Order: sequence, then C-alpha cells, then structure tokens
Amino acid sequence: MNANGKLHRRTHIRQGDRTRRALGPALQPWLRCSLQSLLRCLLIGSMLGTAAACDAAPDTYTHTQPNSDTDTGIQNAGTAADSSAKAVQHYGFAVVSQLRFDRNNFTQGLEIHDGRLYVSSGLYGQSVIRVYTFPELELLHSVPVDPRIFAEGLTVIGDRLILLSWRERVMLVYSLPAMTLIGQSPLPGQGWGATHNGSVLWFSDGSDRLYSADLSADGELAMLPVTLAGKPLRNLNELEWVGDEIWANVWQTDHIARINPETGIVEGMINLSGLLADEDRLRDTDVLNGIAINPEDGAIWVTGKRWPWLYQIRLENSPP
Ligand SMILES: [Ca+2]
Repeated sequence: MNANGKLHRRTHIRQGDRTRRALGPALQPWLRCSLQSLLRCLLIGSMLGTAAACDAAPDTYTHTQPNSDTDTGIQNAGTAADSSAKAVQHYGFAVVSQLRFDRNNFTQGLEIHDGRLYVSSGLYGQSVIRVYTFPELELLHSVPVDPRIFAEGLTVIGDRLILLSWRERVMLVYSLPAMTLIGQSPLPGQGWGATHNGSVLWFSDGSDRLYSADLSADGELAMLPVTLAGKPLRNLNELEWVGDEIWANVWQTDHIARINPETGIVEGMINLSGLLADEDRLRDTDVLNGIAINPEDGAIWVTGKRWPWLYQIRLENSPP
C-alpha cells in the first residue's frame, strides 16, 4: 500500500475483465449507461423512471493510465503544455476557525451543499459517504460503498450526488436527500477528484489533466491539460470550483493549485505547510486532501486524510 493508502495490485487481467470481476454480479442490476446517456439521465429526472434513455452505449474513452501521453480521442478544450509561462501568485494562509472532524474520514471528496457537508472516504472495504449538518457536523447519513470499490471524489449536482471510484471504472449516482443509490455509469478511466460548475461536471484522474462534461448538453468529455510555469502539473486530486477557478489538491504535497479552467494554467499556488499541527498527527495520518467552499458565505474549508480537523482558511500573499 502506498502513501495514498492505495493498493498496487499486480494483475495480468485485461482491464475489461478486471472491471467485470471487480464489480461482479451484485451491481449488475443497476443501470449501466455511457457517460453521455447517464448525464442526460441525471437532468431529466428519476433515472429509474427513465431507464429507457439509459441503455448502455459504447465507451468512447480509452485513456487509462494517468501521466501517459496516449491519445484519448477526447476533445482538447485547453491550451497545450507549450502555453506561455505566466507568473504564478503564491499564497500562504491563516486559520480563521476549525471544527472537530472524524478521523475515520480518509477524505477523498469534500463538498458543502445546501447546509450539508458531504464527505467520501476511501480504501477498499472501508469506503463510505458521510453526510453531516454544517457547520454543526451532526452525522445524518453514513452510506457504505460496495467493498470492492475504492471511493474517490464526489460532487452534488442538483439532487444527485456523483461518486467516483479509483480504479473500478464506475461512477455511482445517489439521489438526495435520502442518499439512495439509483444508478451507475462506466467511468472511462481512474477517478480522483470531482467538482462542478453549474451543469458541468469536472473530474481529475491523478494526471495533469482535468476532464469536463456538460450535463445539460450531450455529455461529451473535454480534456484540459494543466500546466504550472509551462510544465504539466501532475497528481491533481480533490477539486473545488471557487469563483471562476478550479482549486486542486496536488497529491502528496501541502499545495493547492488555482487553475484557470479556460486555459489550464495554474495562476496561483497555496502553500498549506504546517496547517496540521505535529501533535495532531498520528501514525496513520495521511496527506492534505479536501477543499470545500461554503456557498452561503464563500468560506474555504480544507482537511486531509484522517485529519481531526476541518479548517477554515484565509489566503495571504506570500513570496514564492
Ligand atoms: Ca471539493
């Protein structure tokens, strides 16, 4: 197991076979949709009531390995890595307030929606979605995920919660407020972080690329290469749409990148080194991960994997 808590399995099973084995028959009754048809389903109402519109369709996405240069065939929505380097603004932080948080959260996804905090917690056999009141953090739901699935990022769009999986190539869809699992869709590659802007779903796969699909249109995937000072910025993880930017945890670092979603250029880097005090670290305390903006007041909240605190932070300009 690596520092991310992710198992490196050695397997010679072809990806498709592995996916079928990983999911097994238990999930077969759920609707299996292409990403495009799933996205349409999300907006036109109850998936169960519109099953006819969710017939499986061939995946058009073949990219599987983060950090590879394999041609995906996906529309490239951003500028290439040869984008002209732009001065990066560097930020430090100040803690505005902090809330006690359940250390059991191996936080992969963090989002505040309609007075609720949604947290996806990863690891095989332990993955769960927890829903809390916010900011009271009273636990409302604890929804276990199939133990064969390693839960990753989540985002709430309308009355649907979308949960990514790490390597199982599946995306689960829950209805709010009951958190009922109502469908799944093949996920074209690895899932890491997720966020959204209006009807546009954004997600990361651990590479230097972000992917987006407009749920109100045809759900076609677009790919955005992300660059820092003209070079690819890999290991993009948990995401949050903040203002007109996408903020992304950079895995295994204390940094959050502020990404221009039009160009993919990182225009700011936030250094959160020292946020979690040494005395709050235990043997299994893991990396910074999790960004959520409170839509009600614009406050930024961050945490990490098995961290005992949610921190509200304020950015401060700092030298590089
Ligand atoms: Ca988030």
